[in-house]
Amino acid sequence: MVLYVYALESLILAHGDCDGVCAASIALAARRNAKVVFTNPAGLLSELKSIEAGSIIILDVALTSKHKDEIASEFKRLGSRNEVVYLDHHPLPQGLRVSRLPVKTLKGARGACASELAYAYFKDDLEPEMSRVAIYGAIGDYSDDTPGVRRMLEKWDKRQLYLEAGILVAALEGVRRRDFDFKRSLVNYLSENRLPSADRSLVETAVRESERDEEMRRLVKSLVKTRGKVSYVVNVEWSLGKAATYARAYGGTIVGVAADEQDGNIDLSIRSVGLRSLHRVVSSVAGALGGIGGGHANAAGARIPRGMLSEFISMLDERLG
Ligand SMILES: [Mn+2]
Repeated sequence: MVLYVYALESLILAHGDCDGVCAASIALAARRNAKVVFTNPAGLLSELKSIEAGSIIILDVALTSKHKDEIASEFKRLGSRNEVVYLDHHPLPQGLRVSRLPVKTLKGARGACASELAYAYFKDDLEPEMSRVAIYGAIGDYSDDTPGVRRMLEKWDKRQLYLEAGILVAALEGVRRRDFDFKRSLVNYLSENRLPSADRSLVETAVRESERDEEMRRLVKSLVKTRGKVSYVVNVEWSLGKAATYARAYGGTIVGVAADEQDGNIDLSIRSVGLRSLHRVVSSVAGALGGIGGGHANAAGARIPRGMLSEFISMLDERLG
């Protein structure tokens, strides 16, 4: 654990997906001296505990119900002396009100992703053309159909931005999830509003990822297993989100799961169609198994102890009713 003691500096804590990277780029454009650290819902609490002082901007990192009380008290500790900005769009754990804590936040229109929120929050300190970085983030999170993003898109030719966002999404999925140096340099690059397509190595990575997608999609098709309403694949070395989506599609079920065994844990992505609160089911099942989980209505993630996958799949199937 690293101690961050940046008396007058800011720390940006962001999720490492396209939305998190774009939101961090926007925040960095507005707060030039900030340090960028990538984290995720399971890691947020320990990051917060390691911070002594300085202002903090948290982007696209969901608050988990398992840690909600401890996170609230960290927000109180840090927010009483420093500026703490919390911008996120994941459903909050029941009983937690960020608006009652000493942190600055912004509630956007329904469906507004973290990049859209970050652009709205830091608008006065940004070049207006940074709006396209917010649009990449929104596309990356399937959140480009909001009033705010539609308004931003009026100033751009959307076909061009879809190419740029596509390169970004594919490149981010083509690198290791924990390649934080790559992600940090990408945040620097995007904070200057430089185009993804202008970086040939980014384009290369994206094109290679598209080729791999085609191969891996077929692999998922051949490996998928089904238990009740849940289809799943294990240790397919590919984007967990995509593997879960295709597990669901080829398994012909409403829910797909992709699992990745890491050291003592299993990282999971879960994708569904037509559900209202997949994140709640996933959070309760993961919690019951000594893990942690959350996300959105039809896209969720979890981390559970190793050896618990079979129980996870069975309990998920049961609780889907
Ligand atoms: Mn997001």
